[in-house]
Amino acid sequence: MPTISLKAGAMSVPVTEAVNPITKNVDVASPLEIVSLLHKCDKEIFEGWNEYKSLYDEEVLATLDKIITVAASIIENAASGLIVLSGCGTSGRIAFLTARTFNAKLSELSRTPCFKYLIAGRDKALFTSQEAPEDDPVCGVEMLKEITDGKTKVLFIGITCGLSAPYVGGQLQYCMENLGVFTPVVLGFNPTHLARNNPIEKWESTFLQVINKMEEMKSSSNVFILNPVVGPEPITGSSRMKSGSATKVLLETIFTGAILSAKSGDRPWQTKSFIQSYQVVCNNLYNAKGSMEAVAQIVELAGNSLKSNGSIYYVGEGTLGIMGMIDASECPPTYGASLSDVRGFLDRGYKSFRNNDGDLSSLGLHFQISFNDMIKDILPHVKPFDVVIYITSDGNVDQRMTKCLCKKALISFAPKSSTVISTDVEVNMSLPKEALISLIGETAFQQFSMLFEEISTKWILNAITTGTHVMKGKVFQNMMVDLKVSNNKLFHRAIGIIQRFSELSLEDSKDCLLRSIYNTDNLSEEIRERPISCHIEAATPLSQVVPRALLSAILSCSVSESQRLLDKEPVIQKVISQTLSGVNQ
Ligand code: F1P
Repeated sequence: MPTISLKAGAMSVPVTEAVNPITKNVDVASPLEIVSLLHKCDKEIFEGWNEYKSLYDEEVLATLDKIITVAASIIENAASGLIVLSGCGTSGRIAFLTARTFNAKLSELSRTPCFKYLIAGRDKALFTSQEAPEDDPVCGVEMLKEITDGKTKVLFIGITCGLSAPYVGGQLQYCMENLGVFTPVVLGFNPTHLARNNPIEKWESTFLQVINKMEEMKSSSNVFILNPVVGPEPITGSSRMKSGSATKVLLETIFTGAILSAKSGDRPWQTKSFIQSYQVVCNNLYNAKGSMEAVAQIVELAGNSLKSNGSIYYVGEGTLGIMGMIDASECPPTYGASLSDVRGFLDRGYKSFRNNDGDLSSLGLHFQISFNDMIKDILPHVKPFDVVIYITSDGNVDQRMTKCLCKKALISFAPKSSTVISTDVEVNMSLPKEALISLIGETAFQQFSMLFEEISTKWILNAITTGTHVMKGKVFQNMMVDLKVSNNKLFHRAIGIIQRFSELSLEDSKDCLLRSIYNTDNLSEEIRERPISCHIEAATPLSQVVPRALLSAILSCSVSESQRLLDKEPVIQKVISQTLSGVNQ
């Protein structure tokens, strides 16, 4: 099979969109190899990448400390202050989770909760991707104004892993225009010069221009850029993975620090030690004998299930259940999966979820998230090859959820002896307690060990859903080719994929994509000149847009001919590798 190397000029590719050499053959790897390769990539989050600044860079640590001070002062004056975490897709979901966690912590400490989250597309986007609002800076600003109304001091953290989302760009710009109230922070994982520089519809600046303005202002005002580089994603551009994990690490480092600073005026650990504790957890993730093999076995069960049109169900309580829901919600936009392929269920549903808009179950089946919903709608109909994955902190599983005749797997943070159900596969995780206590102390370990269970769960679940979709043939080399062209970033990624494999010019690659979107071999000037948002609107409901464009680019054939090839062989990985090896012979 041909491997395509990065072309000259690749360094103008944002790091978050670059190809990771570790996983370049992940599409032909075994489940065990997949899990091991993904683990290697996760370790890079802490090891840094090339000459870029890492999580441990002095500048990053100093910026974190300054943000911690601002956050602590808001926590102390919560009546007039607010901490807003905002993002699109996974970034918005991590914002939600973090706000939920730290509001609960503040309540436990008898302090006023002062965290709010914003997600493009509002709470529906916590479950299903709502990508059009991600490209809308005006909508971002309106939502920010709405929730900060009446507040006099706001710490705003805009999360966009690719330094690219217009929704967040608009909000950052608004904050910079109102520095009397707002302290803006941008959180992302590219060096600033690789921020997106494409024009944004309905707006006068590009994201790069916003970042440049922040660079200018950061020495004289309370404006912060937090952009360590964690290296390319294991599946190219899939920022839910390493970038999503690094987002969680950084936000939690800031707010654990801020809460303790506000509580006692001092923290018993250095910022660096808190980050190191996640690294220790990552390095030890598969230390327990047989645990990587057990996760690989789950990948195999789940992959076989999806290949037979079965489903994967995550079942969990509290934040571990939410980790399952977040992982499930990412499968449709990342892999073109159906909403029923992977679903997450949470004990007590919306009562435990605690989202801004409350109970959304009336929006449809895929917004029904409680154990009761699963008992009523799913369990009576499970197929023998469906897989239910229980995620538990203490080994306990609601017995009502175990009455199903299908494959079962358990991911537990309790010793094997406390497991109450029998399953086909069991993964017993244990945190490296001694090492963590030596880094952050016993009290903080007791208070925050849940955060380490959550990140461990994220790494494992990301490996499961990535592995299953690789097994399903959705990935070519380490690139998800059949992506949904549903926002500006993905439109440009799609053109990049066509260009990379076909070696056509940028213009010709874009034409190929448009021909596939509009199902025509004769592209009119009128179509070419439509704004990108029109192309996205036309492409969003369609399937196989990029594979169709790619095959017609490689083979110089009509759109209908490439669709015919895809109809014959629906496994994208196979059809592309066959086509490329045919062309190369
Ligand atoms: C936001 C995001 C991703 C999602 C997909 C589309 O990206 O919604 O979370 O997986 O790639 O974009 P970003 O603004 O954090 O780069």
